[in-house]
Amino acid sequence: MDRTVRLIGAPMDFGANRRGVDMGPSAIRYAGLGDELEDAGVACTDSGDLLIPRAEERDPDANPPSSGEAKFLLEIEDVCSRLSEQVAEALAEGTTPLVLGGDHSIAIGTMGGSARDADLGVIWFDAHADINTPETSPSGNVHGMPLAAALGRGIFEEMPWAHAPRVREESVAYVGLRSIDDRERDAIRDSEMTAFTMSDIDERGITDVVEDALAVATDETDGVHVSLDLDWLDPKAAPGVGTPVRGGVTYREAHSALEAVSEFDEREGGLRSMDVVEVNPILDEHNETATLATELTASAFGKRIL
Ligand code: NNH
Ligand code: MN
Ligand code: MN
Ligand code: MN
Repeated sequence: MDRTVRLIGAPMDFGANRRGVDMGPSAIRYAGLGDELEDAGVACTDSGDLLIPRAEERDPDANPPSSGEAKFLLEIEDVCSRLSEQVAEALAEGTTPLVLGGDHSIAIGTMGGSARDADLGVIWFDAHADINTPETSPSGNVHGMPLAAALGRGIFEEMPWAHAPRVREESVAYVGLRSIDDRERDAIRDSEMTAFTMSDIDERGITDVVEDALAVATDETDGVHVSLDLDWLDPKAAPGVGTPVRGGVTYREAHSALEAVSEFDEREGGLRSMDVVEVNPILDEHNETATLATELTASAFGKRIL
């Protein structure tokens, strides 16, 4: 396949509850992402990193009064707006944007850019549902809100930089949920989204579940965004994340899931954009989590054992 992947680094940690994920892009590049992708048979260009202001110089609560509890929302708006331009540009040039986080709030920018000229399906590989709004969030951390933002839920409806109208609930599929806040549970139940939890994976196996998730995300859409939060994996496989949750997918399950994404893409096309988020090098062991992020990304873009 002649695909060119365009790396865009988003070293931002404004949305997370602890520092360190701003070093994710360096750690992932250092783990050899460019070479891994070339081994997978895709060309790779690197746009470098977005410039991100230092958190110490900012006031987390300097938000417009209407934005409720959402820390650093002004900074996140600025970064995500710039990111969304770069993502849209990458697509317009015929390349596939691959955004390296950073905390998961950067996905607001990736989805915004990717959905600008397309109806976008979304697959969310995560322990968490990330469907809080400033009104429902127990923490005020925006990394728990990116899907709500893209879908324009709650107060995000009035924020054009966050709301991506061409992402519809019906085209969103979660894979691997196991840590959901009470109000998120209600939001999911009352929505048209499809949610596969860890129990679904236990019962049905990862490949079947991912096939179903792909069917949801490709139904009446022009392309799929894959959002990979490394805390999706079990902390034994991915220790370098800020919010580890026991009982996640194994190393092998994760690979089969992303291989299934790429097999589907080879058959039917449609992998439009991806982000890889929440790698925290400070908490990692010997860059293991960044290396895993690199390997999983290569699997998504076609790397095979044989
Ligand atoms: N649901 C919690 C919150 O809103 C935790 C979100 N944390 C994540 N999401 N790492 O992927 O704060
Ligand atoms: Mn997440
Ligand atoms: Mn998560
Ligand atoms: Mn909407």
